[in-house]
Amino acid sequence: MQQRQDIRNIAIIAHVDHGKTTLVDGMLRQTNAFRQNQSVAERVLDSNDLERERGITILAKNTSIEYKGVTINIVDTPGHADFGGEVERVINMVDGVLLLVDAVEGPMAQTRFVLRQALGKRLPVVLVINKIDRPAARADHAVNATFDLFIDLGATEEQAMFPVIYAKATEGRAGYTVEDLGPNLIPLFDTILDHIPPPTIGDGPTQLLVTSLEYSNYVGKIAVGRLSAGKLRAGQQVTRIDHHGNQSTTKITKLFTFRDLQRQEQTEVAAGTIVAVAGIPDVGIGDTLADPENPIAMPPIKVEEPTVRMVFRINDSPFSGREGKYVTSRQLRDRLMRELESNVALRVEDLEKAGEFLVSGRGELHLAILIETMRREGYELAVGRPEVIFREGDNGERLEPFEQVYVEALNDYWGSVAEMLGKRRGRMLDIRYGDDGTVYAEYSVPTRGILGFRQPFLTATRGTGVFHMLFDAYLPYAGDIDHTEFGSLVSLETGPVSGYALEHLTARGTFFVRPSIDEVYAGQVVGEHIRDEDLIINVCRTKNLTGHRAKPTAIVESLSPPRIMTLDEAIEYLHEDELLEVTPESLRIRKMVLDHNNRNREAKRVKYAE
Ligand SMILES: Nc1nc2c(ncn2[C@@H]2O[C@H](COP(=O)(O)OP(=O)(O)OP(=O)(O)O)[C@@H](O)[C@H]2O)c(=O)[nH]1
Ligand SMILES: [Mg+2]
Repeated sequence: MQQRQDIRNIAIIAHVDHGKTTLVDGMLRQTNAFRQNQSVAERVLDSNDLERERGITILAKNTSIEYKGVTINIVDTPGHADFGGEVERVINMVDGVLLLVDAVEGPMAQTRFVLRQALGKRLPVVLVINKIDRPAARADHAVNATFDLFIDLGATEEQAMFPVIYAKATEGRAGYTVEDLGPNLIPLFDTILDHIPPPTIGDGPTQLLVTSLEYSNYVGKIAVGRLSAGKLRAGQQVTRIDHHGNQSTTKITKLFTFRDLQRQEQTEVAAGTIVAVAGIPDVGIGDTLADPENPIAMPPIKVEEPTVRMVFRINDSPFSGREGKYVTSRQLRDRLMRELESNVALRVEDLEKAGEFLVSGRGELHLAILIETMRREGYELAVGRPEVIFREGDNGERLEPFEQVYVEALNDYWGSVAEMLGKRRGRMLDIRYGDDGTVYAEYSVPTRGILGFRQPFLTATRGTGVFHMLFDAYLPYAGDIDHTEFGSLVSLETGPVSGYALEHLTARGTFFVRPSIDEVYAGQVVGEHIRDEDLIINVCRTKNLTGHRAKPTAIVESLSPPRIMTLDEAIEYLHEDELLEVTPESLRIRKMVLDHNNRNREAKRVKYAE
């Protein structure tokens, strides 16, 4: 075993929004990663459209900087719980982590998850208390609470002796104490060199565990991972070993390492660093690239199992194919299978009915991001209501996933929040009353109870509440949860929505469709009923043409504005017998069974408007 002093491999991990990507910006900038005068976007690594729009990191990304002659390979990771699979995947590439903690919030739900991953891999930790410029910052408290978390997670004494750096990532400044912040990040860089061990290199034959996949228009699929032993040369043969043990030998066409925001082509790379390899068409995450003379597989990547699933199926609504490029069952299936190559926490099963797939993930957002990505690529599909994945215990008992839920709400709203959680079979674990009238509480809630919780929670707290959840464990079934839901307003006919019709139906509920703009079909959900049953209404009805006709604009103005839902909101809305139709341009909620008579036979609680 040898060490390579010229390299460090680190991952930046934290709860969502604690400033990981912003800190990487500063690290890149201060090591001259950008050309002079090059204008660079904020949070430059959040490079895909959805990441920029939502302001969160979704995919882990590789970059690297040079400091004092040492190459520091950095992996930026997402902090949202639904993308925890990314953290589990990339943590296999590094020798240590920077754990960021917001100086105001302290360690949060996902801090616990990512720290558990790091400690489990016996990785040393540098704690970075970030955002110390925020007015309510309590840096000391954040350090102490993080220390408690280490102990709670069973850290060894050595692991718990972590160095602490204080930072303002937005200003690119760090220091060893809160009072004494340097003008730059040098204290952080020095701490990385001192505390993160250089990579240890095995003496055996060439081995690389594939942890990420990238694509390039020039060279095709690129496998990324840490070269743990041996050397790789461009043009050489390597043996790929998949997780079943199957082997195939191919030639590496190109070899890269990371530098700043680019891949840098290399002719030869020695073990200890993170490399990117092109030329292996079927390569997948978890494969080992090995020496053809002596191919030895590395231990596979383990990620936690999914807890939530949805049915994805072809779009068979009357409007299918109007807006999308890819609409067939075959196209949908191929796309989902392709996703599996890089989305390690996702599972896809074919269902009995052709064109239906069961897609399982780590949460509603995990699945929603996939749906949004697909619609932007030109796919049309329909998805069902998310449901939790049950399991069977050792004695045949029914188990279901539970989440640890962290909520913050003002005292004034606390009563209704506690009542909502109680109804959803939540059990309070801890509660704390802040000086400013905020209540902080921790609950254990069945995942089933927390699906669709965001919207009612925000309504109950007038948009001021905060909640985070973290998968805890599979536990015995908690019992029925009483969902008092409103029914849907269902369109009787196919045709354009008329303002005249909506005006006469306003008392029935809230509409999701716009008069004179939207077209609807029979069986489409056009609004939310004010009662707990469905109601079939005619939203296409126009005034008898022979009568005196009011100006259409006058009617529209008197209507209250329709509720136009985002993808996430529409998914939360779905009832059990409904689907969300997703196309590049539209989101339409519909009844699974569009025909009113057939549907009524199945469900008794449906009425026609008189
Ligand atoms: N006041 C203050 N704000 C900061 C600081 N660092 C980051 N932020 C802000 O915090 C927000 C989140 O920053 P990101 O860098 O996207 O956080 P992240 O940890 O990468 O978030 P995810 O990848 O989605 O988990 C942004 O609005 C930043 O401008 C800081 O030192 N002080
Ligand atoms: Mg980020």
